[in-house]
Amino acid sequence: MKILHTADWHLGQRLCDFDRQAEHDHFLQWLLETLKVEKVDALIVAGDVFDVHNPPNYARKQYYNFLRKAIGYCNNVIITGGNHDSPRNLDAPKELLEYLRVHVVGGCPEDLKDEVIEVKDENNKVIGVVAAVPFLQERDIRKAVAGESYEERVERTQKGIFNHYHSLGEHIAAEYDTSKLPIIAVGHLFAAGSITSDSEKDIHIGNQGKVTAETFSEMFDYVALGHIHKPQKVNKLEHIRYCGSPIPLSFTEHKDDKQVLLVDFERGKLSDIRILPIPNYRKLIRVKGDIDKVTQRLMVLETSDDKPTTWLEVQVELETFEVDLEHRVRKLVADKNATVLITRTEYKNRITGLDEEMGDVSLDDLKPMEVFLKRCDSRNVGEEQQKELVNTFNELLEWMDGEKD
Ligand SMILES: [Mn+2]
Repeated sequence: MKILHTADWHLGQRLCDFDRQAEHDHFLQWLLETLKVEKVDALIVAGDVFDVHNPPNYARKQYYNFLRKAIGYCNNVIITGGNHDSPRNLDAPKELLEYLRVHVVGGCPEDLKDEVIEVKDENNKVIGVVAAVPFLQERDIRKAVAGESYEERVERTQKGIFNHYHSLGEHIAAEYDTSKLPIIAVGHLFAAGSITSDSEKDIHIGNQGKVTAETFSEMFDYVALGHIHKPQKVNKLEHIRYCGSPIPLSFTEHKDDKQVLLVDFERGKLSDIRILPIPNYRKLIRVKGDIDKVTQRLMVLETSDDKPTTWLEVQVELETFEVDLEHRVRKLVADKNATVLITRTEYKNRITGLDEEMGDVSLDDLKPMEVFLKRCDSRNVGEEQQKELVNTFNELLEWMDGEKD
């Protein structure tokens, strides 16, 4: 059996108010061709299909058009919800898609068994089993307990995720011949030690509810993870992996090699993992330094009119405030096929107050927690008190996230 593991598409995402439609179209077209050539038995999308709960119409179109074509090349498509997806919206066409062998698990189902999906060949024979676990919300994995301490909450969350995977494992072991069939788990979560970029939101009590390799039952031959946008293994284990996002979702990811994973199984066991690099569509470039260095780099920047417009993030270190900086920077690339999406300034040798520090940074560029920490700093909150406040703020963020759906 052969699967293709991808995740974190974030259809409908905008980077500094620029939409990613062309980049996603390019990726989805490439993915269709890959499915056609590689003849995979199952395509697994491990969460964050969409960027927001209510994605724009073009993003929904991209999703359904892709599914419509993908089922022509691949017998089984498995889609799970991520923390960015609305479980309700993703699950809405579930019954209909089921007929087309597109299995959707948008949110945690009432019955755990509904997360178990059989991978079938063209003769309807079961050739593999997938524990398709979506992003698990707090309410799915633990009941709120009044008066519970922060540490207790973290422990119960970790235990809740562990129990979820182990119960599924037990159920699969009771129903299927696990020595002959490959058993795969899907997850959308934060694993301990993962390297993040700027574009993932914190989950499970501000990433404290992190999981380890032990979270997944040993019976899983492969664990297909989503949520972290940089491809990586968990605990250096070959078989527990994040495939990463197909396009860079923030400028921090501009150097990442984007990829999907082709995973092969023989006689029920993992036999090969192949990394397929995704062809880059648009160049994202970060230019950083003092004004001379930035000017120099932008002047020699090579672009081509036949290629999609290059997007730039420019970070300038300054001695003092420059009135016309943004305009000057934009002028440097005026005759090139490039657009400056963000200009940031940094002042050398200066201790800045909160207002000044915030002055050049748009609130949109900061995560809520970063703003909160700046507030704590400006008010000289003590270390112990800050820890408490951060924990409470994390709970609040998570609660707000849960309320959105
Ligand atoms: Mn994501």
